[in-house]
Amino acid sequence: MRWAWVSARTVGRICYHSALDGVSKRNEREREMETPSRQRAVEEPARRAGLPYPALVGILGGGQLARMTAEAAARLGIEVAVLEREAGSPAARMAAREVVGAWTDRARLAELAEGALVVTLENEFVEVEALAFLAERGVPVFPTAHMLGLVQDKLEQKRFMRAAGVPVPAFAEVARPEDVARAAADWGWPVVLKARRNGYDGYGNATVRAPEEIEAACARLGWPERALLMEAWVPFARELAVMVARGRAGETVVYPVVETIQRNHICHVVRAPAAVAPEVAARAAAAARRAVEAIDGIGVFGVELFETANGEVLYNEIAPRPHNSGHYTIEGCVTSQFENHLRAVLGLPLGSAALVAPAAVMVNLLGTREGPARADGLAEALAEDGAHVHVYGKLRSRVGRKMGHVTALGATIEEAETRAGAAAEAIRL
Ligand code: AIR
Repeated sequence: MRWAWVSARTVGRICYHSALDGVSKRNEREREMETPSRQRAVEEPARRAGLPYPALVGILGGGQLARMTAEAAARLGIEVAVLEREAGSPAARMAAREVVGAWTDRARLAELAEGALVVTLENEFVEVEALAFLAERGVPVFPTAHMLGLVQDKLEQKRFMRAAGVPVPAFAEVARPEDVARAAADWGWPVVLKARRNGYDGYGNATVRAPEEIEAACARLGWPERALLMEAWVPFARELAVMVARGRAGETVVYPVVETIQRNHICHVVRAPAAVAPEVAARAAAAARRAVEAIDGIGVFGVELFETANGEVLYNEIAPRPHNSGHYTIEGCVTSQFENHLRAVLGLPLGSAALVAPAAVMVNLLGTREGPARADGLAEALAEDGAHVHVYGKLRSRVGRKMGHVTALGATIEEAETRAGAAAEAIRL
């Protein structure tokens, strides 16, 4: 009965036409039900007091994020089933059940969900229809199909956030290349072009600095087959990120605001906490929480933000899953992002997001070569006092591929960064 209701809602929700539509529907609902959390108490199963064992969680995707979720699950005696397109993915090699197939394959999806208490995902490129299919079969799925649909399209996502009162930089649709020059006349150069869908780690972004670069940038991003949006360039002082965990009753836990240092559009270093003024941290935390509440997210979310020179905070984007900027939480916080993700989607109480040391720094280990993976210099890295080395177990290395990371804690950011940096320098993957 309960799930029949959820199923009807899911189907209704994925039929939305625009984010603004979503906002008005949501407001209507909120007026009716007072608060979203009050409403969810009716929709969702009550918070769990215990777990039946063997407890199983299904994960769509088998990369490092699923692998670290599986590690957190193992500590609670929870097993995972993983659906990935190729055999031997990092998470599948630690999973109780490996399912190999497309995320659109209904038989494989059903196999993944068989006996699972809940199904979740670890990358947002999963088709909305896959989540809807599972929900229709009565499997609790978080994030929901509706929410995923909302964030998969970066243009819809930004419209939705702006309507929800989250501060966003100027942005607009690119219907044709001429739109870019027109926007630049208002905003100034450069303008950032982005694919509306399926862009990550800089794939799907282009910075356009002058009118003569527009055509080439549009073509490189795949226009006109691929729809684009554009954003005003934000002359940021820092890039910030905040992890937010939100439970099934709408309760939230906000992690410390961190600074992320990107290299070639890939997260390179994360410093926790960010060395920002307390009011900037408060603004960032509030914007991140508002973003997650606005989309009615359940699970853990990575919210990326810009800090401008005058201390303003602007929303960049949201990831509906554990996030690279939250890897430091494994050793750096009382409860890791991965454990809180599991707790949230399972309906268990959320754990504290407080730092356990004054500072934590994470350095990514990116692939340095093409071919079979091997960890050269691992011994030297492990000899670095206080460096927590993570190798994701990817079988093949590619230049720039995320192969692992190192986290170190310290009395100061400098101390933690020196430790983590030294260990990261020693490893070649
Ligand atoms: N991921 C997903 N979105 C962003 C990131 N970083 C993680 C997920 C996914 C993995 O990266 O865990 O499965 C894919 O990594 P790769 O190296 O195979 O592209």
